[in-house]
Amino acid sequence: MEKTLIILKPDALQRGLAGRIITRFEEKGFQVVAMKQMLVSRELAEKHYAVHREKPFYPRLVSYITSSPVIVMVLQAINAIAVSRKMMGATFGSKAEPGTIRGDFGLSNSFNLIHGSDSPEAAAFEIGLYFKPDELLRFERAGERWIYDMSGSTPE
Ligand code: D4T
Repeated sequence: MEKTLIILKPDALQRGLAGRIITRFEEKGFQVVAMKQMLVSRELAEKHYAVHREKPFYPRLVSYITSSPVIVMVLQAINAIAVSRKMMGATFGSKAEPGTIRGDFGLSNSFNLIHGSDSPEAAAFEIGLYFKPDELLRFERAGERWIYDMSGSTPE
């Protein structure tokens, strides 16, 4: 099982889309192991987006993510990172395929509704930025055995 950090960005909350986006992940079978609403501080945004510090869009990216509350979540699934990024679609709504989150809900080439970790290393770093270890709650779900084939030694 893999974990990923997902952020529902300010435009997702301001546009009342958070519930619908969370529902997509729930319906797919992801387990939500942590979730909270928060205002991202400039200091936290600068840590998160340090890899983009030299990019021309960096100042706008930091002011966007700090502009209004976000919902941060840790989602768990087999191949959580690749599957969630496929569900999110291309970086901006104007290019993202219909059927993806960004493709269905957005048009902007700056506001893009959602962030998802893009590698296991990024996921570990980002989860550590937003959550303390004891905020991650992995619990047994009643329907788990109908999401994964549990007949072998590992879920398939
Ligand atoms: P994230 O990382 O938020 O899941 O988005 P992507 O993986 O799809 O996009 P990215 O890393 O290339 O960019 C990170 C972040 O920067 C914003 N951005 C990006 C922007 O505002 N203008 C730009 O031209 C680019 C390339 C959007 C996502």
